[in-house]
Amino acid sequence: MVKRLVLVLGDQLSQGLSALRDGDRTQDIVVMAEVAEEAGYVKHHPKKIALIFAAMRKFAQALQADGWDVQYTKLDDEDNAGSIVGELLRRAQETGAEEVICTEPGEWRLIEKLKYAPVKTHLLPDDRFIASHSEFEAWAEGRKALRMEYFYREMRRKTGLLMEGDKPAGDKWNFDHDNRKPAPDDVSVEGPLWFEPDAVVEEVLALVETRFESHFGDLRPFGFATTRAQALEAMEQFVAQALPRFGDYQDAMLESHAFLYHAVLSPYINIGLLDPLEVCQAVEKAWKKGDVPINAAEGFIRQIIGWREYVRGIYFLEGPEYPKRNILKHDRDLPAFYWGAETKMNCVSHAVEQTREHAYAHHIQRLMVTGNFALLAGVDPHHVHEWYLEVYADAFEWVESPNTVGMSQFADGGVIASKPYVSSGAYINRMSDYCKGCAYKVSVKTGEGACPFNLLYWHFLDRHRDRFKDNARMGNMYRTWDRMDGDRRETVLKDAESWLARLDAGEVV
Ligand code: FAD
Ligand code: DLZ
Ligand code: SF4
Repeated sequence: MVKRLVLVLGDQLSQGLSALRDGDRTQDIVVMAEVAEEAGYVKHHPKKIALIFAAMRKFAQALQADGWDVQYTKLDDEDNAGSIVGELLRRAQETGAEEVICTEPGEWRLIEKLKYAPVKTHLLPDDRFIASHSEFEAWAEGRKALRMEYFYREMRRKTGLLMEGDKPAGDKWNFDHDNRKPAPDDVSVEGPLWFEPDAVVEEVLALVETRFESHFGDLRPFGFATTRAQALEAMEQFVAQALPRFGDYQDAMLESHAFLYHAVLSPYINIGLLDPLEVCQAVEKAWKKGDVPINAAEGFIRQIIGWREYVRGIYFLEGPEYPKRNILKHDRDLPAFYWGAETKMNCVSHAVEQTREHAYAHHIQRLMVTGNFALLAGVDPHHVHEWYLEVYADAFEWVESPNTVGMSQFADGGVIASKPYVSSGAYINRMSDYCKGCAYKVSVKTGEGACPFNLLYWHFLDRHRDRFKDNARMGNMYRTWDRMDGDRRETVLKDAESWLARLDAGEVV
């Protein structure tokens, strides 16, 4: 039999990975490599690099204990070839292996590199996802609009999660109506479970500290889970403590609570330490036991078997050029305050600060604060995409780009979102406590102290009128704008223009 290399990438740390199932531990060799090319295609947050390297090192140890021959390359190894393909070639030469097997990477860039690698490489389906490419394609075929909600129902039927026969539990597919409560006065959870760095993690932290010091973000304190056992503990803590109120406060934002009732499990699910289905099953079990209300269980399961699967389907359906789309032709540079420069907007400043600290912000912070601002201000969506890919520990292109380019920036022209996610300051004020501590006044619509979200919201609608005026979901917005007195409309647009001019001039705004 031909001797083969089994390539395991940094986000493929799952014992049941298709490439490991296909490999033969009596003769094949597992290749894992920390390489400059993967660590550098964007300037990832140091916590993200540390999470991946530490989890890779421990996964390699677990495979060795399981009887695999693992050839592991550390970033600072002298003969590190610097890229995944380079490492494969080196290992093939060293071992005499003639072929490579690998589970399909989650990014077109790497898929292309492996397809054209000078060593014969077989890509296997990544069946850690619930829907295969062909299932998603079959669902999408012939549909005018690819709405997540209908796809999600298929996934409920396929997995049987929250199903009573062929009916959805509680007689409704979606309990989102109950999930929009504003921020609570007090939060009764401890937050996610963090882990003290052990020797392996400390060694990685020291490496990341010296090699990636110019990257945005705090490396320490570092508390992410780096093994499957730890990730399972984090999952159990979430289910027991935060899940019961996850639904109620899913959209809320509080200055003093970065995590509220969110899971903070996406980094672990995305690198393979947790299986998406097992997380959903744990949630369903808690609901069945009566520990968790249906709006929480359904809301959570929808995020995973609905949104997560759906955005992956869109990424692969739309092809490698998807992250470059810019249908609204936005071209403003990403403002310096996305990298921590001063801004008077408390909501933005807080979301960025939290991102720097934790490599984490929850969905509504990403969508309705940093994403909303970039869209309203007309920032080039490719810059926005690169920012999200860099700064979050859970960011991989297959999941990040549809969320950013599609859902958040509407740069795909509505493949994902039926209307742009834009709001004035009123939404942020309703869902958070940010406005209380802000230099701007959320109630002020024009002139001195007016909240920039208020000004830019109308500016956005006005400048994209031709595209959105006939969108049924935006009729109310345009009717409100049109009912405004002409002088007032002019003042709003003039104030928005002058605010944007001050932003472009580098003033602290
Ligand atoms: P919870 O709120 O507790 O949700 C539970 C789980 O559902 C998450 O762990 C995640 O696995 C899944 N999930 C929830 N929403 C989504 C979604 N829209 N798409 C895919 N999965 C979802 N998620 C990523 O995993 N990686 C990204 O790079 C990423 N980039 C984003 C960029 C933008 C602009 C936006 C608006 C959203 C992005 N998301 C991304 C989706 C979502 O914000 C994160 O999954 C979520 O914040 C992760 O935190 P959590 O585990 O506490 O999630
Ligand atoms: C994100 C990442 C980083 C930072 N470093 C590595 C690495 O050194 N070696 C590796 O195998 N994978 C790494 N990854 C994950 C890959 O970039 C990821 O597999 C692709 O982006 C596809 O999702
Ligand atoms: Fe953000 Fe406006 Fe509220 Fe300030 S007033 S926190 S800028 S929404």
